[in-house]
Amino acid sequence: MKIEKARTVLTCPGRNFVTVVIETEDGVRGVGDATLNGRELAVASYLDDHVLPLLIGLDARSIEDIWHSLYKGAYWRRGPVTMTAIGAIDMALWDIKGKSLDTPVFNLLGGRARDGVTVYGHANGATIDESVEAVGRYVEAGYKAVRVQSGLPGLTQPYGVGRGDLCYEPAEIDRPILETFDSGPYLRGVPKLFEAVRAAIGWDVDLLHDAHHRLNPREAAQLGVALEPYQLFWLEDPVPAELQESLRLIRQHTVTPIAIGEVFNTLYDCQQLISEQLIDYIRMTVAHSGGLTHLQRIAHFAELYHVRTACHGPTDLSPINLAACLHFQTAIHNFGIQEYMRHPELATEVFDVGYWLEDGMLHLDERPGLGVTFNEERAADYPYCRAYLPVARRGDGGVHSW
Ligand code: KDG
Ligand code: MG
Repeated sequence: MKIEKARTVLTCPGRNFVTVVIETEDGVRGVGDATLNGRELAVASYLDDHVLPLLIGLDARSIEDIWHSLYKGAYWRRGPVTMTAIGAIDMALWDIKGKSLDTPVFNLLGGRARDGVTVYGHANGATIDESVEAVGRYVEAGYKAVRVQSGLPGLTQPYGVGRGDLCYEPAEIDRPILETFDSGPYLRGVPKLFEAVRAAIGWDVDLLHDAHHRLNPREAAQLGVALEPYQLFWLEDPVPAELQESLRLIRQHTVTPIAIGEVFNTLYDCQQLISEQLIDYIRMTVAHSGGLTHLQRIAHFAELYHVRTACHGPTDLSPINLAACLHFQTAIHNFGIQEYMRHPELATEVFDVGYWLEDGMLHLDERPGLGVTFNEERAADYPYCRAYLPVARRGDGGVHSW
């Protein structure tokens, strides 16, 4: 089953996506998501100029061998560009394997371990009142878990507050926008937000919050303690996690569950966090973590330490990545939750997906492979546009983590 063709396709149906398409000599086509928000062309070049030519003539069935040849064969290891490129190829090869065996990918990863994949939706608003109303709409729509972000008194540009109703999309065409952040109003406001949400919706729905890498360990511990009365499902990315031992300080002070990992790429980025049980959920996603082959390894390692999976699933990853996450999280034993944001309408013209939302869960049918049909002709109607994530500064003008 030799690989005959491999290419990347860039498209912008509402936002940018990079897709890898691999075809075998017997006509099986697999697709993988290679989107790295704001740095899309770097991954496309890594693939087109350096990696895809190496695939031609290889046996598409040898996924494990191809993975190691790409990871070890480059000499330069790890990092978001490398691991996203490997992730997309790996995804496409699992898609091919499923299609050639006429079975969904989850059957190749161990088979169904649950009926559906519980997701959390994104509620947000410019004020606490608006955010409480937004949570109510998700609850009415049947969601069992909701992430809540909000504008707060004294915090004019909060992270995670959308311009539309249900969508949040931070990337801006042309130039990065500037946001400001100061921890004082944030730390005072977030507990008030969750007090108001619990008062309005009660205790039957799981609530989540993303601090988006903005606090220092002491501030994060303070927030974790202040949120304990509202029993969050998790507090996400309380600190930038390059310094993994800083999580010890947070853990010593609070029992609010912690989720980290959306910017990680390999097992080595989270080994200490997991083995010291400094987190409860690992947020790594298929596309950015070397694909299903490597993420399975991370999940099995995490299972030993009571850490659960919770794949990053924003709209800046394509529906192919979400499908891959669903296959993975349908099959993995230590599943936690899946992030779900609706993709822009236009994206569904380009990516025809086989998953659907029902009772707060995403479900997969028995379509072979990943179950996504990629329409390359429609993709060509929406050319790539350069876009950037925002940059954050403090009130005094100094750069802060966005
Ligand atoms: O591209 C950056 C986004 O994916 C990120 O800001 C979203 O933090 C995020 C989340 O939890 O979805
Ligand atoms: Mg996040």
